[in-house]
Amino acid sequence: MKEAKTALEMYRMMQLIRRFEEEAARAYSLGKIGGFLHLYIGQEAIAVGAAHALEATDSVVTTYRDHGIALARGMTSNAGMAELFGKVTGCSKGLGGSMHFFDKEHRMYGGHGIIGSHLPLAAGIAFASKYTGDGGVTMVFYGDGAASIGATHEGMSLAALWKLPIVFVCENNQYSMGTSLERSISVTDMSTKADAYGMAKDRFVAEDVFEVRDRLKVAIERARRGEGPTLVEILTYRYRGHSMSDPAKYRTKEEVEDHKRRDALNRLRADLDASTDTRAAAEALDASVEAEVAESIRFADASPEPTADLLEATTYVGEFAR
Ligand SMILES: Cc1ncc(C[n+]2csc(CCOP(=O)(O)OP(=O)(O)O)c2C)c(N)n1
Ligand SMILES: [Mg+2]
Repeated sequence: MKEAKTALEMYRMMQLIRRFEEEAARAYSLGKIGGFLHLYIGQEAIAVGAAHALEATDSVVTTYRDHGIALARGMTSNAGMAELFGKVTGCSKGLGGSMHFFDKEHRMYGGHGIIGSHLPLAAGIAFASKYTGDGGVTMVFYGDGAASIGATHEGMSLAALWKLPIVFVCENNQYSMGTSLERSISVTDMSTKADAYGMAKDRFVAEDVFEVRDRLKVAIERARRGEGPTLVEILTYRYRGHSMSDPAKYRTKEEVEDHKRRDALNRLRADLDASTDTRAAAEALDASVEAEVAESIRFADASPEPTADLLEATTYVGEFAR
């Protein structure tokens, strides 16, 4: 198959994200994880395709559905799982939880719970790159539900005006909580929002992780050349409810099954299974993913909780800091 080494790397990461989240869901039901838990299962091809299109010196910002992009950027499963468990060894020292993954080392700047709020923030990071000339590109992910909110447009407006090195990726999974696209927006082609700002645009379905990578690369390189932002709408689907507390009664079983039949992870695995070499390699990767996820659960369980000192130290600065 084409690019067999990359295909295996992508497969491992997509499988890791899925298995990490399946085990997180199990831990949640056992009461080991509190607060919210929004799963990315079904959307993995976007995070992994994006991570393979970006350079290590580029930045990403995303929503509360953030585990996939964090892992794809290089966060360890241990740091991710410990954060979900609210432990001090987590990526945000156990103070952020599922919605607030943050990893400065891998330039993953959150994890944001307020819809649309992070687009102006991402524009600010892109502005810094342009101002300092560091050559970095920022990629910001947002949901279809964020497409109509004010902050989204404030971020896009300035990014387009100043030709900032940024790529806006709308992960259109066709639902905002329990509300379908058709019930929430008059124009369901989200990419047309780019026209209002004179931005380049693209739109496709996330069924092939290589296509995700290659089409995002076009937008990234456009941004890097100083030709301004692109809005890329990627059609996808989440197999689970909006969060763990959502029984997802607003859609039919048939609809979910139909999307699962076109699952990008299964498609990649089928391609790998077509030759005996890559099939054996994929099976070995499955085993290594199982071991990694099991270790992350063990690590998170064994890690200590943050202490009150940490809460104070991360809340107050200057004269209030001890
Ligand atoms: C400003 C604001 N309004 C409402 C909410 C409550 N809320 C949380 S998630 C969500 C739906 C967002 O859907 P979408 O942007 O499509 O992302 P998805 O969950 O599908 O990934 C809403 C309305 C919020 N977090 N912030
Ligand atoms: Mg959505």
